[in-house]
Amino acid sequence: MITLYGHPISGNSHRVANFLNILGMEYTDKIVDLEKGEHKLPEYLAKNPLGQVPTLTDDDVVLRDSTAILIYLARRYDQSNTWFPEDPVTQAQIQQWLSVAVHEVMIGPFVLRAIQLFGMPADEVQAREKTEKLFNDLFVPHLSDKKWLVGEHPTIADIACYSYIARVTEGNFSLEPYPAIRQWLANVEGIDGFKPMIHANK
Ligand SMILES: N[C@@H](CCC(=O)N[C@@H](CS)C(=O)NCC(=O)O)C(=O)O
Repeated sequence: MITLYGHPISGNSHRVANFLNILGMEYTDKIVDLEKGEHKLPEYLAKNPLGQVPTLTDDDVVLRDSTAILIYLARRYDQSNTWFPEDPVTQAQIQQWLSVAVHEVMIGPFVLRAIQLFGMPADEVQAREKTEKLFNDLFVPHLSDKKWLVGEHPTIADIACYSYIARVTEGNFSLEPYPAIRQWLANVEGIDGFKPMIHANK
C-alpha cells in the first residue's frame, strides 16, 4: 500500500501526487501539517530525517526526495516504460532536467513564490534574475520546437519541472512574455490523470 506524506501547497509534494494520479495508482494521502511542525516530530523524522515533505512509503519501502520518488514510481509501476525509459541516453537527458528541477527551479521560481507566500528571507531581485535566466537560456530555446522536455513523450522530467514553474505567478512573476513555457504547461495539464496544484491563498 502506498502512502504519500505531503502538503497541498508544496510543489515538491505536488510532483509526486500528480504522477501517482497520472499512473492511476491508488494511494493514501497524508497531509503533514507544516505550520504545526509535524514534519519535525520524531515519528515523521523516523521516515524522513531531513524533516521535509514529501515522503512516500510503499509497504516496506520508505523514500524521501520528490525526484527520487518519481524515479521509483516510474521504474516500478509505469507499464508503458515511457516515463523513465531504460535507454541510457534518455535516462541521462531526463536526469539533466531532474537536476534543473531541484536546483535552478528552486533558486528561481520556488524562491520568488516562497518570498510572497511565506515571507522567506531571500533576495527577490536575484531570484527574479535567476528565473529570467533559466527561462530565457534554457526553457524557451528548448521548447521552441518541442512539446516535451525529453523526446516524443511526457516523462518524469516534465512532471518534476512543472509544479513550481506553473505557480511562479504566485511569486509575482508573469508568464505572459513566455508563450512557449505556457504552451508546455498546458501540454502537461492535458496529460490523462493530471492533478492540478492548488492555488495558494495570499
Ligand atoms: N529535495 C527535496 C526538498 C523537499 C522540501 O524542501 N520540502 C519542503 C516543502 S516544499 C519542506 O518540507 N520544507 C520544510 C523544511 O525543510 O523544514 C524534495 O525534492 O523532495
